[in-house]
Amino acid sequence: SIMIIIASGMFRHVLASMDHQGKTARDCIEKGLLEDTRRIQHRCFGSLAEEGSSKLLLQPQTTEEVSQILKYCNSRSLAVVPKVEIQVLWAEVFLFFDEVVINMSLMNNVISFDKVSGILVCEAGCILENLITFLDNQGFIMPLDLGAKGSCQIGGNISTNAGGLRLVRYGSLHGTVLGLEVVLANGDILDMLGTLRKDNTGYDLKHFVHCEGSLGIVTKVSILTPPKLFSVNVAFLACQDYFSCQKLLVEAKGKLGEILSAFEFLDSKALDLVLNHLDGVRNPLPPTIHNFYVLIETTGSDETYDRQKLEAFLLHAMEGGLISDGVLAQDMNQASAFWYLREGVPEALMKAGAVYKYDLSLPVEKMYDLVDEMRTRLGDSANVVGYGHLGDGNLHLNISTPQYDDRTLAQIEPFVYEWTSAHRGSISAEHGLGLMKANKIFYSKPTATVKLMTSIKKMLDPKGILNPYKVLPHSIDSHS
Ligand code: 2HG
Ligand code: ZN
Repeated sequence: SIMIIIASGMFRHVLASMDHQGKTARDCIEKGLLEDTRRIQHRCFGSLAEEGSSKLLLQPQTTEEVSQILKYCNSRSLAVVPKVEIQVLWAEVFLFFDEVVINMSLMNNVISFDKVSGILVCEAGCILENLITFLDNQGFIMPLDLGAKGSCQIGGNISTNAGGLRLVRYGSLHGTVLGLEVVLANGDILDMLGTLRKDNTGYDLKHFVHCEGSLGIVTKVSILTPPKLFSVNVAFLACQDYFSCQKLLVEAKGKLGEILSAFEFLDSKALDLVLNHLDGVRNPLPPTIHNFYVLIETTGSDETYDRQKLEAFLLHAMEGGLISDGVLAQDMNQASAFWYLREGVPEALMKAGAVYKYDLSLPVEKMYDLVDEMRTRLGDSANVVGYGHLGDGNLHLNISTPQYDDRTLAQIEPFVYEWTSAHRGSISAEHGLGLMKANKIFYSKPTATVKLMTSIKKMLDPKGILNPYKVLPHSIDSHS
């Protein structure tokens, strides 16, 4: 069993310092518990580096086992990475040296579901899509949905506070998560798995949501789920300029009100990438050059009323010149095809070559200025693409080039961070800081705040075994 492997003492101290010492792949090989961790070329600390390559993957089946693993690892200063399947592009899944990998996929049970309150209690390794299917049978939905739902686990969604496509309607996971069970670095189990909407007893210890596994490992979660409403409409619209997209958002919030469930945007460069690199996609609009595209989804309980409401809104927007063209999906297949044009952007970018990725929160009215400025900076040397969750003020600025090079990077950074900071934005809206952006935290958080975070980390994980080198900066000295 898992515990025998640990007790066999094949590990030694694997917590290494930041100077790349100790970057040796240890061969802790034991049949059945191993999985080749992919070696991925990725950028770290501004240059190309290779991912660490631990060969040990532990798959606990119970909270008690997670607790025993952490107790053991903590006592021997063994670094652990809770590796859950989330989108491969995101920084926090990377190993740095040869950390022990804890994979939660065997903890994948639904524990309870209350049909009256809509509160679901489940284990952290449940795949998001399986939860969506489970709830569908009960007449409910998950309050979050994202492109990687087929492989990501709810524990990973929670530790990154994943935003996704419906945040504009259902709010952040931080809000819909009602309770957690967490195992701390020393193996202590915190039972905070409440199922109450309201509970003001003591402090709200929800910092485990989006701690990226650096403060504890989430083993169970209770989450508030909304009822499934059957009337869903999706429109794919074209706008001539960014100002129209913004105005359209304001109008949509006011006129569609409670039925608005997504407001996403992509620029024409993003759409071109999807059309050129993904199979089976086509532009539902006539091939006129539009500069921006907006996907609006409504979800409500009355088909006739919702449709009329949406059509009236679209007509009004068309007459007012906010949209220059648009189509309304006639069935679910068409609706998913429209969604794929937006959700397919990251995949198309991966196929196009190297990509520098930024996930920023910015004031909506300023958001696209950054894309324009970046285009001016980089000229023809790169394809600068802007898309994302306009309804949430979240821009995905992605810069595509044939291959990575330090000159391009130097043109992008620190400019992108300084710009974001000057506009009081966030340098990580929904993906987390991970490894690559840990040192950039000061662009979005004052030193005093980072110091408090560091104290919390020290208190909960004094040896620093949990997902090391991520989230928090190497040092706060230069900023104090
Ligand atoms: C999305 O909204 C995801 O499509 C991924 O958050 C964004 O890969 C990205 O930059
Ligand atoms: Zn996103």
